[in-house]
Amino acid sequence: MSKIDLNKVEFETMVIHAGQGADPAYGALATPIYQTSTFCFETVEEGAAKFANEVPGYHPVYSRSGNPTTRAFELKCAAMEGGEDCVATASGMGAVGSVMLAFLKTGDHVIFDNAVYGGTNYVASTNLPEIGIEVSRVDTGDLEAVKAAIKPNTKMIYFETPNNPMLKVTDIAAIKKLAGPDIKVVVDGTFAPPPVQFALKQGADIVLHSITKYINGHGDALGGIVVGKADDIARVRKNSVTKINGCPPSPFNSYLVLRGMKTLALRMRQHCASALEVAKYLKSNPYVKTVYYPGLESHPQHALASRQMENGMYGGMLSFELNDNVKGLSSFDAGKKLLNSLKIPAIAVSLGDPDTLIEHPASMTHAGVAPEDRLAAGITDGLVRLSVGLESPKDLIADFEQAFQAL
Ligand code: LCS
Repeated sequence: MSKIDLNKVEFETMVIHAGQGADPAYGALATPIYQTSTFCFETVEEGAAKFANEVPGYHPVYSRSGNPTTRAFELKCAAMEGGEDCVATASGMGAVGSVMLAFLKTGDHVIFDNAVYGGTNYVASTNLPEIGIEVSRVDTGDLEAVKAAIKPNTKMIYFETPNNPMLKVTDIAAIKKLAGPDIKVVVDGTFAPPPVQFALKQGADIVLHSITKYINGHGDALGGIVVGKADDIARVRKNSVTKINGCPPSPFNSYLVLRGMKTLALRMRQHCASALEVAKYLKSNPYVKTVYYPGLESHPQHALASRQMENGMYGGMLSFELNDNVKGLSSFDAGKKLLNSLKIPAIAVSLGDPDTLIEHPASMTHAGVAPEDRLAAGITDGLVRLSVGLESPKDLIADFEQAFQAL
């Protein structure tokens, strides 16, 4: 482990060193990929002692329940979020499902924000009701609505902040106040990882991420993490990640994320600065009706975002809608033409990559959400979502200019 007192250094230093130290076998500085399914014991007695947890230190026995490369990744993520522990999963959905199965049972009630990622929406609208878990959908930005939805059997309040794809900001501290000690507040922080937002510090009980996005940051691995208090994380690991879901990440993917996280602070700073620049440009564009970006003063929760998100950063994601009747086109048709004319952004789902990605939520990430639910959440057919990458913002703006001219 690192010799540095990680509590006394800045985030940039901490996130490079946390969880990682010279490898005990040969002193390798980069954490080796322990690409193994199982671990050998010298004797039956040693195996029994390791299974019974009677051996000090980290002693993996089988890679579904623990792997040294994945453990280094988990420890780095726990430090990143300021949580007691972390469990890693094979995808962000693995993290979402594992949290649900760890804390909810038939007869319980859970409150979900009315706009979440399409996969999570399916969990709320279909998977949980199928196993007898009651779900209420409310706008978690409306604290009165959340308060009114709480019932005696409510066990969890779940939301993304900012949310996918509307960039709505939910007040984590205020929701925890309403929830009290017995209802778990679970925040999906995928759109704004540290050092942009520290959900546990704001009062969340659990923060989860799709690390497929900014945390790995290179668009080459799927993964998820769940971070929180040690006993909660032990429950998620034992009840669901290593059992019913059986969804740990591969050691290779854990290695990729460890590598990607070394530049997390640097990357987030640039994603946020470029997104603000592109958001301002789009806002000033006569073809654009609305831009959803928490860093713009016109965003309805800009003041809350400025309190809850840190270091003057508001994330690298934005959405926008074109005007109707742009050269006779509907907002939807103009949006399609714009996407097809852009040269730098790839038309692709996912987000948080070095490459700028652009997509159409109504037909892609949120196609599985019922049309009336999409509209209630503000996801119109004309909405376009942009993940601002690490290319020069000057080049991105010039590309938008030529694409608008092609309309
Ligand atoms: N949470 C959020 C907020 C997400 O945006 C996603 C995926 C997930 C959880 C699930 O993570 P995964 O299993 O994909 O690692 N969001 C995607 C998106 O907006 N486009 O493609 C995937």
